[in-house]
Amino acid sequence: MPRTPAHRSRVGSAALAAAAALLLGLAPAPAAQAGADGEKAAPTLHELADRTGRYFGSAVDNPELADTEYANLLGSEFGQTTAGNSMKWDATEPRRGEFDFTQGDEIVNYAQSKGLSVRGHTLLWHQQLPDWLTSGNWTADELRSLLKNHITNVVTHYKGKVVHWDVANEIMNEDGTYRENIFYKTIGPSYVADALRWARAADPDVKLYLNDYNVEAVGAKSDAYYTLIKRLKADGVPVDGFGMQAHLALQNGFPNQLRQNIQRFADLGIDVAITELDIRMILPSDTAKLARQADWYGQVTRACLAVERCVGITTWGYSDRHSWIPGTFPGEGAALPWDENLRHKPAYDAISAALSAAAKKEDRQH
Ligand code: 9MR
Repeated sequence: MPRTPAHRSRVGSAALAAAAALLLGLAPAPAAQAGADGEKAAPTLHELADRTGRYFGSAVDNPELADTEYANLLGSEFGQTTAGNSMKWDATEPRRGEFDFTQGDEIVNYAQSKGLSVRGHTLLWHQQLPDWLTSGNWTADELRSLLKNHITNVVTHYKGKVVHWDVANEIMNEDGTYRENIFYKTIGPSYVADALRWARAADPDVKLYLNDYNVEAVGAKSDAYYTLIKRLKADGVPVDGFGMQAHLALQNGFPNQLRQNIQRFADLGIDVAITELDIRMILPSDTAKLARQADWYGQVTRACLAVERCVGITTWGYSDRHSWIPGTFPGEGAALPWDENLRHKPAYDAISAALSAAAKKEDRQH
C-alpha cells in the first residue's frame, strides 16, 4: 500500500506538536506521546501497519466527531475508519425510495480531511432496518426489488469514496444455518448472491465482503461461511473478502485456531479483514485482566500479519470513552486499547510491538 502525502504530513504535525509542547514546558498531548527521548513521536499504529501493506483503523460514530480531542487522535493514529451506524439502512433510506446520505457523508468528509480510507457498513443486516421495510408484507419479488434499489443507490452514492463494503452482515446463526432475517424468510438464500451482484454492478472497484461475529475460530459458523464463499466463487458471484468482526470477551476464551482460520479463507482466493475488534472484560478491570487483554490484542494482530491476504485491522472505536459494550453488556467494558482519558493501555503497546516487529521484518526484505 503506497504511503500517501496525507500520512506523511500527519507524522510531521505530530512531531511538531510534540516539539512545541516541550518548548513550552507542557506535557505532550496524548496524540503526540513522544518517545522517551522526547525527540521523536512514536510511529502510529497505521504507519507501522502501512509498512506491511496493511491498514490499521477504528470505527467512528457521528456523535463522536463532536469530541474533537477524540476525533483528532483518531485522525492522526489511524489510516482507516468505518461508519459505526450512519451507512445502515435505517439511516440511508429512512423512507421508501428517499435516500439520506447526510450522516454517512459526514463520516466520509471527516475521513477524507484526515487521509483515512473508509469501509462502508452495511448494505443489509437484520438490525437497524427502517420500520417501513420491516412492517411491510412483501412478496419475494417486491423485497428483491427493494433490496436491489437500496444497494444500487447506496453503492452508487459512495462509489470511489469507500474501499470496502460489508454487503451482507451477520447472515448466519451460531450453528451454521442461515439467520431467519426478513430477506431469508421472504426471498430464500439466493438474496446473498444477488446482493453481491447488485453491489458489483453499481461499483466495479469496491471490495465486497460478507461480515460476521463469532467466526474467528474454526467452528460451525465459520465453516458455513467457508462453504458459502467457496460456492459463491465457484458460481462466479463477486465476493472479494470475509470480515471477521472479532468482538471478543476475556471470559469467553481466545478463538481457537484464529490464524489457521484466516488462512483457509485467504486460500479461497479472497481477502480477510478484522473488522470490528474489541476485547471486553468483566468490570472492574485490573492489572491481570489488562495484561491478558494486551496479550490477546497482540495475538489477533500477529494472526492477521501472518496471512498475506489479511488486509487490515479495524477496532470498533479505540477508546473506552466511546464504546458500545457497556450499553449492551452491563457490567462489562474496558474493551479498547486506549482508556477513557485517551491514554494508552497495555493493549496499545502489544499491538504496536506486533506491528513494529512485522514492519521491521518487511523493511529488511526490501
Ligand atoms: O456500534 C453500533 C452501535 O452504536 C449500535 O447501537 C448497534 C446497534 O445494533 O450497532 C453497533 O455496531 C454493530 C455493527 O453494526 C455490527 N456488528 C456488531 C456491532 C456492535 O453491536
